[in-house]
Amino acid sequence: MKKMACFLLTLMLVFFMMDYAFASSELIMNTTVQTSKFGWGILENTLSQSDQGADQTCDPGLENLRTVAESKDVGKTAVSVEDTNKDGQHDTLKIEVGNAYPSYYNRINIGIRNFGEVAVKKHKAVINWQGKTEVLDEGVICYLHKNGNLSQGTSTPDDAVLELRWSGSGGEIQNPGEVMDGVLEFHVLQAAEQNHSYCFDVTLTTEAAEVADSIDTEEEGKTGSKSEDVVAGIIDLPKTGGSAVYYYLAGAAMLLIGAVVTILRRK
Ligand SMILES: [Ca+2]
Ligand SMILES: [Ca+2]
Repeated sequence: MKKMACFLLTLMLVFFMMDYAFASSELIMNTTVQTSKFGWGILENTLSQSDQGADQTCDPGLENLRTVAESKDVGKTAVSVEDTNKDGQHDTLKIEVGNAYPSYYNRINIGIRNFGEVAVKKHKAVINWQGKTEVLDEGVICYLHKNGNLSQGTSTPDDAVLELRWSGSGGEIQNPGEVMDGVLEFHVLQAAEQNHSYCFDVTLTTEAAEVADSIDTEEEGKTGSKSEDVVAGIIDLPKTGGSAVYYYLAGAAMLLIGAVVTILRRK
């Protein structure tokens, strides 16, 4: 009985080692995707704006765009890009509307490139206005209120000083090398002050499509609905997890030693 207990103990240790190998190789796979293959952000030389001197205006709702009468040039927009998450690629538009007055309109155009080796999900644009942030629904107008609040909708709130709209090109996935266009339009509203400066940021974020897929597969695996994907994932693991193979070897060696010890003791 003691020999059998010893063998079972060895078996349990082997399974524990195998289980640890799976867990660690999955961890390595996700970290690799995030660090070495991921690269995405704003292409700096694509940054442009429609205010090239003569001011433009529009009706509420960013409609009926036109040049201001007599081509007056009062308002101006300073726009720059920054790397907010410090990953080496620009991801934030910093905008300062200078000498702003009610009715001033401008439009910022950028190219967003996938510099990395893995596909990424469609980006999200997040506005930062006086310390408050909100994800911008694409194509929907966002109102920047005087008191620092943000709201999205169709009718102009009385205390909104700016309205803006973010739109981007492309589908749900952005493949390596692909460039998508992003457009940010804004319009100074009647509640705004004359000759005032208004500052806000828009930060673009995304994540690797493969990481999201592996999480989906894991969740589907638990419910048993997509077993072939789980099997494919397990077969792939030793290729991505560098140290996983040592745990498999150690597990196999322990199994062999356990078997030999048990046989020798029987003799
Ligand atoms: Ca101007
Ligand atoms: Ca960045």
